[in-house]
Amino acid sequence: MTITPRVAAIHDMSGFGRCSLTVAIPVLSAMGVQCCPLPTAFLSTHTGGFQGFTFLDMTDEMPRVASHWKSLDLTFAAIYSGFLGSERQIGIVADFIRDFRRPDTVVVVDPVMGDDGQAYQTYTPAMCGGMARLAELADVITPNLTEAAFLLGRDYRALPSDEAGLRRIVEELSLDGKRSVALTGASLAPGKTGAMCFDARTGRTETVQTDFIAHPLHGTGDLFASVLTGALVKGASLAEAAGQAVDFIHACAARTVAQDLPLREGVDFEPLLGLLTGRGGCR
Ligand code: PXL
Repeated sequence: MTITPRVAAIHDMSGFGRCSLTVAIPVLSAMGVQCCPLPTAFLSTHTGGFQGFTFLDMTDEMPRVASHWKSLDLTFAAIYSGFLGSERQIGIVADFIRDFRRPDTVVVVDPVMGDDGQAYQTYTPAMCGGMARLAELADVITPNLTEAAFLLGRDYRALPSDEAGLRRIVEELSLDGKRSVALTGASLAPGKTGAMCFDARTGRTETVQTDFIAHPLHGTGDLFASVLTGALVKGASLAEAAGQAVDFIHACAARTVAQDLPLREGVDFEPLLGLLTGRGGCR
């Protein structure tokens, strides 16, 4: 019997705009990983670049789903959380992690809060503070530079951008080496971008880089954390998983930009999902 690894994915479902669950489900499926969605909210679109989006808060439903899953004795190779819909969800997700974590479970918290130095529209300062507490339960966190600044209580504009400075940020984010960190948007040279990874299992910091595509693309953080989670549950090291994620995003982003597609509709990744199935192989 070959057991397909199973991931509990705690994110919003945005009907249009390619982010969160509409990224995590296809990506994990393509990687041969079963995705079990625990939606935090249902939105008509994501909150960046669209006006008048609807927002259905799923907070009350989440503990009900968790208790039903518990009654079924479901187990997960990974618990992967992202965009949350309310401050109360911080405690609900923390309880979920405590209830479902087993010795071999990977807990990935993507501390989704903002980008370009700004919090997303629906995120309050209290939610950002709560996200930092939630992230303390993670084995791996995947912040972008904005989220790193929020987690560390620093001014985004004053963050260092040189390699030594980024290493210090990643080390600080690791909470004295207790959790792994994949910091996205880390650039070690002009025209390059990628992720700087501190692996708590080895104590090593490694950086993966690709060519920078100078367009504001939506959902790249969700693509990154989804590919990373899929690769981790399939046994990749943190740096290997980050490399696969960075390469996949680069391929998809290049395609999106080359085709002149509307950027707020997210990264046009569906035609390239074959790269993740193991047949195409990204890296
Ligand atoms: O990609 C992060 C994200 C997730 N979910 C929703 C968002 C965003 C970013 O804008 O609006 C609803």
